[in-house]
Amino acid sequence: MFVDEVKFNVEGGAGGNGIVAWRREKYVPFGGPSGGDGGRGGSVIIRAVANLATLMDLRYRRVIKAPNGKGGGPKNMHGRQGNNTVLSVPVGTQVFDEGTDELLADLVEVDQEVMVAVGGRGGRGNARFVSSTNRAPDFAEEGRPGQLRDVRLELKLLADVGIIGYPSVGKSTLISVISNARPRVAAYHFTTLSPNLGVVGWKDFQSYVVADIPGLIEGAADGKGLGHQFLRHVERCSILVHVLDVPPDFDDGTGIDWTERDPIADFERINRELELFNPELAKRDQIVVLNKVDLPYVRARQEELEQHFADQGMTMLTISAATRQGLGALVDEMGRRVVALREGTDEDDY
Ligand SMILES: Nc1nc2c(ncn2[C@@H]2O[C@H](COP(=O)(O)OP(=O)(O)OP(=O)(O)O)[C@@H](O)[C@H]2O)c(=O)[nH]1
Ligand SMILES: [Mg+2]
Repeated sequence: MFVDEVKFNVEGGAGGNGIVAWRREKYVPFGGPSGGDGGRGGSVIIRAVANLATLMDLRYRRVIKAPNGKGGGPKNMHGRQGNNTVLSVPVGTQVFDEGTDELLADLVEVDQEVMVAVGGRGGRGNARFVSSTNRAPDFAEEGRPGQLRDVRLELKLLADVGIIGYPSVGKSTLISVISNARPRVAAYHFTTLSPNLGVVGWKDFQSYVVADIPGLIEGAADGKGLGHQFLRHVERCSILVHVLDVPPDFDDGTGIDWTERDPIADFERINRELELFNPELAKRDQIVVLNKVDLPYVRARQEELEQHFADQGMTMLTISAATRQGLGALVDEMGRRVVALREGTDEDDY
């Protein structure tokens, strides 16, 4: 199951109490104060790890509390510190304070971590209160409570390329033939219920990550379909591949509702949803891809669509994920743009 948002309460361990104790030694007539300090409570830490893909493991946790520090001992012995509690999350997890909505950390690298609840300080033992006016303090401090906080974790996938488009245009089919991902493919809408990530090996040593973003339809930004849930995963994809198909002019037997579907209108509708969700998204680099060109009624519109996008200053690539036609050119185009962005250069400057 893909879980990309969880909320829970975190609490640092309480510090151990300091104690009141007196030295008792043979031949020492007046044993002085010797109560040790309590240890600090453990802290709660969230750390990004490589081998997790969802926040599922944290789904049913309500309160996560680190262990308390131990009390101080006699003979000035310090109490043990509470161990830190470390929660592992996938890379790409953002950590928010649920109370203030402040972003505490964006964990984008393996081993990056953030302390979300610090453990309480240990109390001081009576040995620490000795002064010139009080040689025998008979009091000690209690440990402090640990920090308490409500946190919210949101996973935003880290992919170079996000594949968007209406249901059943062939996004999952495409990712399955260009990358190592093997998502489910079927002739009904919303086959894919959560984003799939795949790695595309390109030009010997370069590879990049593509994500199949499902469920975008008109109204997605308002919660229709599955889109709202997944739009945030588009946010980190620096390049978007916008897949289009053409409605058949006959009953294709799939049961898919093709009424009101048209590649140009579809393209504009999805872009509007991106814009409604986050205006920045609408400005992002898109590669327009016409899929299913193995079908005659798709081929019939290829030229007209190419012209349409060319008029808008965009290039449309034409592929068939099913027969693998045109995939090399698409993989190259995605790779070139990913590498250009990674190197911080703009292709248009050259
Ligand atoms: N003829 C033909 N059919 C294709 C092609 N690519 C995908 N299909 C078919 O289109 C249907 C939908 O494909 P999917 O890959 O599941 O589509 P999707 O965009 O992932 O759909 P959702 O997950 O529902 O959003 C399936 O029946 C595929 O076999 C293609 O290049 N040619
Ligand atoms: Mg799919």
